[in-house]
Amino acid sequence: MASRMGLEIMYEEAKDAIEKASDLRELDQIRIEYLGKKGKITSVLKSLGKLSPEERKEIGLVANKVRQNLETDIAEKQEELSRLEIERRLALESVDITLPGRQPVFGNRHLIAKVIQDITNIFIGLGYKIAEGPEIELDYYNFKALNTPADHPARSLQDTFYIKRESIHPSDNDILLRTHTSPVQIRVMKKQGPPVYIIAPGKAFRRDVPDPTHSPMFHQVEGLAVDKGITFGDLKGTLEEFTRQMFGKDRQIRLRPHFFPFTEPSAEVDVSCAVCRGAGCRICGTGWLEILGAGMVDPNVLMEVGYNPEEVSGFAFGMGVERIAMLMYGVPDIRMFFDNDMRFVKQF
Ligand code: 2NL
Repeated sequence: MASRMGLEIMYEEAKDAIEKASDLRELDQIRIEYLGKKGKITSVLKSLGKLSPEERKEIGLVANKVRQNLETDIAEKQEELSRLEIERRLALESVDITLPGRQPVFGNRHLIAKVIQDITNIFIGLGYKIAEGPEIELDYYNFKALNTPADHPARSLQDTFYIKRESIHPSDNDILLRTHTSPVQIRVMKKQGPPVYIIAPGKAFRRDVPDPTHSPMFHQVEGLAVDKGITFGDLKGTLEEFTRQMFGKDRQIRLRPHFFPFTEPSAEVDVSCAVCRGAGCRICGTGWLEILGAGMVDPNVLMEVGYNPEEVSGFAFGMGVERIAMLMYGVPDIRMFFDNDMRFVKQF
């Protein structure tokens, strides 16, 4: 049985342990050791009944005092340790708000996407709507509806990617990768009557061996206007406005007679060179840079989509996006657009 002396030694031991406790867990272990259900002080208090009334009074008084003191000591130490713990974490987790932020990596659009957007935005401003369609097309929409005869070289296996469908369909040659975005416009005209003012941007495919000016996949923007009384003058005025917004106010255009199966008459369109303004120099050679092909929609095409060429007329044009991007940004080789060399891609 504990004596007053024993309790005092017990208290000194406990006080010492509390003093040395280095964290809250250790402190709690000490609390349990002395004040827990089976703790050293608790046991003394529980066994008081076995003592004589005088002893009970004396030991009870001392044991209760020790319990009270220990509770106070532990509470004080707990507070101290909690404060230290908070200080330790604050030191660890503190943020230096004067440090510069981490620079996020900004991507940029591909130059071809940018040029497509610049071209289409100009025509949006002129009241045109954007039209899209499949890249895998039927021969009908890509060639036949565009007045292109069966023996036209563009329709040969040499020039166009055909998709073979072994014995699924009577003809093996009626599915292909579109060679221009014109079929998009045929689809729109077949779906709705005139007036039509649309722009068709997108990918086109031709069986070319890659070289500085050819790629088997490239991008096109075609435009189409069909309405009552559309004239060649409207075509020329529209292209002039486009050219000046795209290349600059001081640029001129020049139309040279040409042939396309789907337009009559047809023309190739040049823009005056920015350097020599049409005089001829090292950059352009002749003073003029070819930018697109255009013409009045052939009456056969209008009839094919169910329009009456006696009531409406239209003009159409098509431009190669890579060609225009090469002219505007001085890119010497079309293959650079598709090499995915980041040193090139990140420049624009
Ligand atoms: C070029 C020439 C051209 C067209 C495309 C067209 C479309 C329809 C009807 C008539 Cl639906 N024509 N498109 C007309 C003339 C020229 O493109 O050199 N493109 C790169």
